[in-house]
Amino acid sequence: MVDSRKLKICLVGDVGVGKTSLIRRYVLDVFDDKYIATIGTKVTKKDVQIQNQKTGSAENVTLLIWDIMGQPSFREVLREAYFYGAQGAIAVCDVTSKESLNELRYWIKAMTATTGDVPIVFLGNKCDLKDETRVTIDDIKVFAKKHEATAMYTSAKTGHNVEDAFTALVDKMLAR
Ligand code: G3D
Ligand code: MG
Repeated sequence: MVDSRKLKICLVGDVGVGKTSLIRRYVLDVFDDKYIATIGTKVTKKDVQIQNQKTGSAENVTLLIWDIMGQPSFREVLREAYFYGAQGAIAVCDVTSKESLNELRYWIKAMTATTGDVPIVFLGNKCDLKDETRVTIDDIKVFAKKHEATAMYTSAKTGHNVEDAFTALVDKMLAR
């Protein structure tokens, strides 16, 4: 059997935006209403079959999804190791916090210093918190546009758009 192609994906964004919850929703299809502290970095594997838009055929790929503990100090010390070899990224903000969107600027900068230009999907997570939403989809699109990236609202809690977000990223990565 041929080894399936491996793709490294990093999640970036501030503490509490929902990175770990998004990965758990995507990989395990569960949501915990408690904070699951990420110790350092954690890699989760998921095998997927994706329609390669370029070749038109189905392709088996193994996603290596890297999760981090998003402390500012982390950015200095471990970021090179974390970002090294990443072929795509999911940039996550919390729609109830404008600040978490602005912070993505620094995360992207730190990442691209190591990875160069890679496909990114920008997510406004926690879209289930409708009354507390402070970040519009257009706010996120302004960020996404600079990187020719896609912007989506997601909810790790309800599962809204979570699968689509990962699929959209993998499509872009395979189209390279
Ligand atoms: P992080 O990995 O980016 O640090 P976590 O974030 O995935 O640990 O999530 C931080 C908090 O946000 C957790 O709640 C988690 O349950 C919550 N959360 C994550 N995604 C969503 C979502 O889509 N909707 C809602 N409503 N909450 C979400 P606590 O209360 O433990 O801080
Ligand atoms: Mg986490």
